[in-house]
Amino acid sequence: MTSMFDSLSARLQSVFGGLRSKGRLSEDDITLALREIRMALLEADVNYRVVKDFVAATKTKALSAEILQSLTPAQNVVAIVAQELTELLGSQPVLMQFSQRIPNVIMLVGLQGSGKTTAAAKLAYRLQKQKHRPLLVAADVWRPAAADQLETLGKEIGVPVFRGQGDDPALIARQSVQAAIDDLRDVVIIDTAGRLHIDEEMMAEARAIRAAVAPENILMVVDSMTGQDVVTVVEAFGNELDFNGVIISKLDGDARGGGALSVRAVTGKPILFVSEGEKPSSLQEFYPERMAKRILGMGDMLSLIEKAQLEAEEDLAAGEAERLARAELNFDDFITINRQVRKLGGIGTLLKALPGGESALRGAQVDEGALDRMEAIINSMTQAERLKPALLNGSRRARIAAGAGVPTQAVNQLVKQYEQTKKMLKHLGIEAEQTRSRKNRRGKKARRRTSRHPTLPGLGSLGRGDMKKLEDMLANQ
Ligand SMILES: Nc1nc2c(ncn2[C@@H]2O[C@H](COP(=O)(O)OP(=O)(O)OP(=O)(O)O)[C@@H](O)[C@H]2O)c(=O)[nH]1
Ligand SMILES: [Mg+2]
Repeated sequence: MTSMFDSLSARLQSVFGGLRSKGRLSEDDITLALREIRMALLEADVNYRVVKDFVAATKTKALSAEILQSLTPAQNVVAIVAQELTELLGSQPVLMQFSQRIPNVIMLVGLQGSGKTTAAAKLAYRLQKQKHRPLLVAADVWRPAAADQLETLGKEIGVPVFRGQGDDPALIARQSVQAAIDDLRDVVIIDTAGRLHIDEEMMAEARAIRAAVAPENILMVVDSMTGQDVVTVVEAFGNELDFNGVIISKLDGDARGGGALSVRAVTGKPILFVSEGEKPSSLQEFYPERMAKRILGMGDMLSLIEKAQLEAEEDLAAGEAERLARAELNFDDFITINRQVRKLGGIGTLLKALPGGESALRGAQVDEGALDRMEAIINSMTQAERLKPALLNGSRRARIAAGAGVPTQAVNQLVKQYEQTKKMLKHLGIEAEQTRSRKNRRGKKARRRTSRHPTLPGLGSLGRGDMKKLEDMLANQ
């Protein structure tokens, strides 16, 4: 399958190919390579301001980065470009947020022909698959054919289309919300009219719709073929409407893809979805890292680089474990605490032993199986990740989840739990405890990481002796 970024990929790969033949890279080599990357991006019609910033950031990194010895210089440069490209596209995937209100309202805006109507239908298809009950709304009163188009698409996917009466799009939008309530529909997707150019009438109309129905999500549909213009277009929409996310359309086309690459940097708004074809199923959530890899198109080399980065982290972990460990509570501590709790008879027993524990526990469900899952997840982390939880970005979480055989949400939940525990321990004074013992150790050569024991209310610090005390206490319950 040809892809939007084929020619950009080819260009970039030839730049990296040129570097590969070199043993060591001088600053001149890097400057030259970046000049070619700049040309490649401009030819792909990426906005020139975006290109300028991208090249500057990449250069700074390439010249200052910790070079990984296990990689060739060329691979190091590829690694940095991949990273910067991911950042350019938004770093972390962002999901569309819903509110509690029923129905939620999604409003699509964008220039004429950008793909709003088809995107509306694709969104409806997607939401329906996720067990929502969407209602499509034809609020494009300028072209009767537009409503017909939406109706045809709605029929295809089995989602009703609300057309309303009259020629006031704001009124149609308001009526559609009532229609959704009457028909037990929980999401309303409003397709609006496009114009060839941004004009005041178009913006006023969109603002009126917004005022009438207060959408949870206003999404701007941007054709990935949009070139240098993308700045003017999205700035105008942003100023007038304050949309909160972007849908990139026509990513399957054979144009150069500049719009797709520029829009995040230009708007600062996340790309929520990309559309890659005519089929209702062709709308996908957007993953910056995957897209960056696809653009670079060097699957094998990138996995090699990733492996080297992971190994380097593990070396770092071995060498700096103590420093990192002293800096903050990490997952190793988390597991230690977990094991202590378990040894003492599980969460239930422990809570009972705490002052007021009985009443705190009454009616509470204690999920002991959660402890197993938690350990499984932590065991799937690399040493570096355990010691430095801040490393856990989206792709790492996905990898860990796969390793532990749990959904990614479980990993997210654990990280959240970890953050809460950290806060709690801080609150309970473990930080002070650590500082004290650190002072005591000052000057000693052997800086072995001794197990630190958390303080729990009413129990004092869980030092080795205290563990015994606690066990006795529990035995006497
Ligand atoms: N190949 C491809 N075509 C697309 C994609 N999205 C939209 N199109 C096509 O682009 C054309 C315009 O799409 P519409 O959804 O009608 O665009 P619109 O923004 O509603 O246009 P107006 O209502 O005229 O402003 C149609 O022919 C669509 O089939 C896509 O992701 N891939
Ligand atoms: Mg349309």
